[in-house]
Amino acid sequence: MGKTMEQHLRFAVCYWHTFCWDGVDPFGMNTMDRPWIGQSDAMAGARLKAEVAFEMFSLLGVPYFSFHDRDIAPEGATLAESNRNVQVITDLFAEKMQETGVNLLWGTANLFSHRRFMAGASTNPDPDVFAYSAAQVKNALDVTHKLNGQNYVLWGGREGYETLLNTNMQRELDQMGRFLNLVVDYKHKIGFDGTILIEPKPQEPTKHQYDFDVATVYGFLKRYGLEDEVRVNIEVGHAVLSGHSFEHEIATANALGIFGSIDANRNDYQSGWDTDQFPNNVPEMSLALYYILQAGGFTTGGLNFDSKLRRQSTDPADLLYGHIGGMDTCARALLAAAAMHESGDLNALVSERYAGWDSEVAQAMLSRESTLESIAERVERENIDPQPKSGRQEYCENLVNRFL
Ligand code: GLO
Ligand code: NI
Ligand code: NI
Ligand code: NI
Repeated sequence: MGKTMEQHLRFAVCYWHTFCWDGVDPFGMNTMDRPWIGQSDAMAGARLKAEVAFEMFSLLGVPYFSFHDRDIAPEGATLAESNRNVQVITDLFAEKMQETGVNLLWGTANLFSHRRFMAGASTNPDPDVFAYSAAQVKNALDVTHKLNGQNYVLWGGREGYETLLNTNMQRELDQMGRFLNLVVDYKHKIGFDGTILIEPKPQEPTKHQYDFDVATVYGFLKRYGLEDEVRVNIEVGHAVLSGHSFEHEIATANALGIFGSIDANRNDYQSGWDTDQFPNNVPEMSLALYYILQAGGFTTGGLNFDSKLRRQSTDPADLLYGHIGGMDTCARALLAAAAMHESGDLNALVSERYAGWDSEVAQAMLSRESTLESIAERVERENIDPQPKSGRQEYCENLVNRFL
């Protein structure tokens, strides 16, 4: 493939699960000591957190990191003050990035934690929330651009509904479409050449999220004229929650031309919510990387560990073990995926299966000159009578096991 393993595996450590989460869940309090959480001087806490974060990036040797605006700096009394806090910490990031060589895979805005977003951000019935969200994203895009981020992500945290009965869906989708157009216009205006990525998720925290899965996002992008501007960031756990496999979501994005990046994690198949475990399923990741390789690998995207510790893993060293285990899983998966890709065995089977389409008459059916009548006429004239041809399904499924 002409690329080294490091060039393929563009790992990123996420700020939120790694440094901001201390074990709280809907039923329990914090279980982990994080000395920068709850400091009376919140900005001092944010600086300490940044020191520890960059030390950890270096220990792990990862090339990238990712963050939300509110992960890195405390919210102020006004948006202007919040923006100044973000500015101070991102200035510190710029120095640290210079020192360590760690780069930004993507930035994003947290438009879901504060109670002002309880009924959504861009889809909110209150236009002031739409405006506030736009202003917050403007600032997050500015700092992502300044830090030379490779991408900018929008995960529709609460862009969805709790009940249809109080929801005007068409209005909310139009608001979301307009919002995304504003973001794309601004990206071009400031000359940010990273990729804008939407991260699909079917549910949680809302009952139904509008960016349900890759196919739904594609329909949305088409509807609002953005299919050439925006791509997707696909998360393992979100794919599973939407009833798909991870590789299905990647293959769908490839087929529609909108594949961008992945949130690499793990969700057990029986859980009904997003568990964000570290990647530990080699076959699942291998199939995903196989389809990524088949489509030419990552361009601006990478493998972001949107992964958190189990809340019983209270030792800070567990954070290192989690990431190292995740990297090992992805490295083993890449070896399997590359072997599958390079052997060409599956591609050969696929070519063989569609070989009938190589002929000129077959191709003509796909051209505009063909009509239902012309095709029907030929079927009659040539007395076409299709006979079953084996898809060799079991053979393929067994073949894959040679690599996994
Ligand atoms: C939640 C999402 C979330 C996003 C993050 C970045 O389920 O996975 O963690 O990845 O907000 O957009
Ligand atoms: Ni998630
Ligand atoms: Ni997640
Ligand atoms: Ni995610």
